[in-house]
Amino acid sequence: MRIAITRGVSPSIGACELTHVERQAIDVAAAREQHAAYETALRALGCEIERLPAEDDLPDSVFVEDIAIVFPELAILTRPGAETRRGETGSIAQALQPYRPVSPIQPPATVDGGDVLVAGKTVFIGLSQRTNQDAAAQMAAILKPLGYSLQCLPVTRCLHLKSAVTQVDEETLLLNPDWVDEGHFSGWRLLSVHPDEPFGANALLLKNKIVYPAAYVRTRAIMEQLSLAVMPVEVSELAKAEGGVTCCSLIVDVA
Ligand code: CIR
Repeated sequence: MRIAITRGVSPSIGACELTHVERQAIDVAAAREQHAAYETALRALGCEIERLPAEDDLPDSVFVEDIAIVFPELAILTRPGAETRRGETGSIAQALQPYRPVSPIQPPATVDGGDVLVAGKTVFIGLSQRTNQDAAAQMAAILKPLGYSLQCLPVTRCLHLKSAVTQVDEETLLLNPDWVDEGHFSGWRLLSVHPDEPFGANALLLKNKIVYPAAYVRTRAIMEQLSLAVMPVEVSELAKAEGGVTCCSLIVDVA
């Protein structure tokens, strides 16, 4: 069984953190509709949705990906880089407890799940405004004994590592080469986003299908030419809060 932990859109999402995008008014009702459609897409791909209640005072709390990194063996509970997001961790720890031992990152380390790309036994960690070297060291101490190898890379031109690169099939990474150096990914087939779609590298791979923002039609065409199966979802309202498709769920496989 595969569970997707999500959380309802906060009524205060308009006060979200923003780093690389201009603030625009967010229509909460529209954001909720899009979020529900996203959940429907995940259900269609075999996930059981476990939706936590919306948090009135935590604007960014719909972006649950940033709060934990889930491995088959355990879950790492993050200490988010933005102070305004630290109140999101308690409820996520509770939601994960039935499924995984939970290892919390300790201060002064900070890390957002959006900076952690797990590709098989390789864990890429983006060092960004949100994620520091201390967190990478704590994650190495947890993960190396489990057989994972870690690779750190700088992220300066976008919010998170996974804004710049995600996995779209067993051997392929989709990336924006302006935001992340291709040299870090030797051995992978690399696919670049269409130059008109710099935000198009964030894709969620589930059951050989790629949940992907409907807006990025040119990059979608590039993927489809290679016979990758794309499931478009409308996430324009959530994108105004600098969120993508990976960030709205935590995927937990349960035996
Ligand atoms: C933030 O700045 O933390 C939120 N407004 C957006 C977080 C998006 N998270 C993600 O892509 N993993």
